[in-house]
Amino acid sequence: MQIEIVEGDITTQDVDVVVNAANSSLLGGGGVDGAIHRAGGPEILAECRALRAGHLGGGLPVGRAVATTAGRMTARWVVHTVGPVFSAEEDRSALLTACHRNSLLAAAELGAETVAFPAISTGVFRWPLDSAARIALAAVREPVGSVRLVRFVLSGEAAFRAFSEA
Ligand code: AR6
Repeated sequence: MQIEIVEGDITTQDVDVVVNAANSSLLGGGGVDGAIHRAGGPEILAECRALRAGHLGGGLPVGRAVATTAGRMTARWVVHTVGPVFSAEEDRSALLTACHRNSLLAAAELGAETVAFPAISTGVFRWPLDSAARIALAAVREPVGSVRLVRFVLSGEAAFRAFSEA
């Protein structure tokens, strides 16, 4: 697996799949989720609503991943995943690993070769950057199907530094 670390906006990446740090409702939110829906347009929300009306009636569980169109973005698909909320009392790192692995599996099912990830759970869900970076990088090291490139697209210098050091 080729792994790249860049600082920038994930919504403008020229990749097959953009991974979204969503919530279980799949109906949008703030942070990178809001940015992806704004950039991709209403087609993404329409597909998310259809998923909720179908087999994801109870929402997308933490750690799982599901694909939709990327709408107007350059990418072909968005893979939505739900990161765990950070807890100081409980070790939820297996769920953060699962987000990354299941996102890669969903991308491989589509035949994707290039996948961009944000720093899942490090915003609203408060996961410390250094820890999240180590978990994310370990999770994507093994090849998965057609995927040959993973690019972490980080917002801000602190996130870029944490991933670079990890
Ligand atoms: N490109 C790349 N990274 C970004 C962008 C962008 N355009 N915008 C924000 N980030 P967050 P979470 C970074 O809060 O912690 C939402 O409301 C941001 O700086 O988006 O997994 C969802 O609906 C941070 O480093 O996701 C959920 O309810 C990282 O993306 C909840 O937030 C993740 O921050 C998910 O929380």
